[in-house]
Amino acid sequence: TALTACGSGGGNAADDGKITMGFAQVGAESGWRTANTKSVQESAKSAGIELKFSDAQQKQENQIKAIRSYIQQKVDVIAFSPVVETGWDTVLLEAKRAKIPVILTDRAIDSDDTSLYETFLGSDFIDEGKKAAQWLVENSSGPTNVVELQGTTGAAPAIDRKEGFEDVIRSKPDIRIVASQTGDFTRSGGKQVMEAFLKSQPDIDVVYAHNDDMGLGAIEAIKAAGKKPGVDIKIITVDAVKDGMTALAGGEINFIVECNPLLGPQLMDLAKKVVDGEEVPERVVTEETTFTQDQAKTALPDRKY
Ligand code: GZL
Repeated sequence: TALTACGSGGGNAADDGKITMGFAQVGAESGWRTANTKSVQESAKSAGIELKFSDAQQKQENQIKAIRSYIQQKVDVIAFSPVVETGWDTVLLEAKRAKIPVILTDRAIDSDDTSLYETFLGSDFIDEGKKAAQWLVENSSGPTNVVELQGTTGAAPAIDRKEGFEDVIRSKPDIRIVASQTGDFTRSGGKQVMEAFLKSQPDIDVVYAHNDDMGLGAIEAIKAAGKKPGVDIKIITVDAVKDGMTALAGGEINFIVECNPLLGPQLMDLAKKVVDGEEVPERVVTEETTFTQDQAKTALPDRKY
């Protein structure tokens, strides 16, 4: 076959000259993640990119193992969503030495060495946290006790959604976070933590869940405690996956900040550019919006995930 430009990547393109991408996914912890995986896999197919895919079950050591295996297999480009922000420099240095470009997608890392990856494609999680708090500032009056269901400890979306939310509620001292704990972005985690909050907190007005899945788990706990979710206790979540939007349209959630999982098409475009040695932006932020209960009713029929 004709030699193809391998660009900066030192990898060997697949036999038929196709680009080979190694993708190390976080896991399958939430509806968002499932939609994100589907988008990556379908986009690779339509872009003619050969995809090697791994699911790390939310464990950093599994993602590191997967990246090392992609380096051994001499893929042309590596893409991954770092489950947590720290602990990546060593393995990314190995990829750099192997001349395999790396693209960060969805979650970011906090390394000082920005030469370890070509670009970051994903949402602005601080902005998402601010949008969630802005709705609460506009839709609450008097003392308001908030319990927070945090995402995975150390993960960029968990750190930043907390920071953005706190930045905005600082302007309204009546709104207080009275309890905050990780539910690890899962439905079961959200339910367990909410059960504990319902026992330990005498007066909960609002749940701020860093993703829909933990919010849906909290709904189960609130109902089991004989209270009406969305009415007795208001719920704000992030993601806007179908199950979350259905609960929002049904009045059990009050507001959802969208986090777009459909990163596949942009990821494949970036991968082709990176492998061909073309310049790419340091950061590509995805488009996303917010939904009230009425907006969810209108949007639900057309939601892709
Ligand atoms: C956000 C993504 C988060 C989602 C969760 O971009 O990393 O991880 O908000 C998912 O649903 O588990």
